[in-house]
Amino acid sequence: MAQTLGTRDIQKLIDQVNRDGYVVIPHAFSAAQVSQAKAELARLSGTAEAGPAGQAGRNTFEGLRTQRIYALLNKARCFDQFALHPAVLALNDYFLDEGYLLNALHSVNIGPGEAAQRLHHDDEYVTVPRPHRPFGAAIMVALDDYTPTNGGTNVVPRSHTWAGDRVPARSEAVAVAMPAGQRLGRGQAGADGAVLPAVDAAAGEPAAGRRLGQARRYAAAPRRHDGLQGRRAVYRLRRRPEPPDEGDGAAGQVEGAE
Ligand SMILES: O=C(O)CCC(=O)C(=O)O
Repeated sequence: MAQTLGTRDIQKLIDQVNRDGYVVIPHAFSAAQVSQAKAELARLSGTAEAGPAGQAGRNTFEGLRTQRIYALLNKARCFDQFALHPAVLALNDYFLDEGYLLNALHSVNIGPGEAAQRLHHDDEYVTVPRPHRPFGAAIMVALDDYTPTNGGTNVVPRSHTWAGDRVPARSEAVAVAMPAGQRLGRGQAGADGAVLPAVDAAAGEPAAGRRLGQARRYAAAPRRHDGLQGRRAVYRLRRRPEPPDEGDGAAGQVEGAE
């Protein structure tokens, strides 16, 4: 079973994000959820549904030895559960505006010999001077172990506090170790790295092995002036009412593109 987090645990995650710019949520998904996602990705791989980067990335940012399958919510319902993880939604509720959007959910399957991705922060398209509050959140789910030698995500801790003219050196980046479900004892599984966009991050360089992960990005909600705040052209997350007790277990549901 995936671990359920209470209010105090969520506060710890928030504190870590405020301090470091990112946090790893341990045991976020069960071994069964991880295997189901991997099986679905294996099924999609090699089919037309895998899309334009399903065989190899189209530039060095996507990764020329990396396979990405985009728009997974349009391809199989088993990916909904990854978008709705209660702790991630709780972090989003804290850091992002009400009505935030899910604007990407895809797999990143990094192959041997891939070059390290350039360090970037995922809201770098926003020109508001840094440091600033986050305009989105980027999440990686480890479907394989994430290690320093198989392309595990690199982050530059506390770079969310830096001024915009400070460029991180590669030596300031650390590889985030995240075990995938099957390797953890007690039938527990999966680690989910919530990487806030204001921190610099990148896929690491795999010296050996292959790394399968699932990435998703939530964007802060753009304001609307027509009274339809929350109506979006992309996926909209709707929360069901939270149970009254401390344990969160808050479920939600994904609505298709509007
Ligand atoms: O795959 C990863 O570890 C990170 C990928 C990433 O940062 C991106 O593609 O924007």
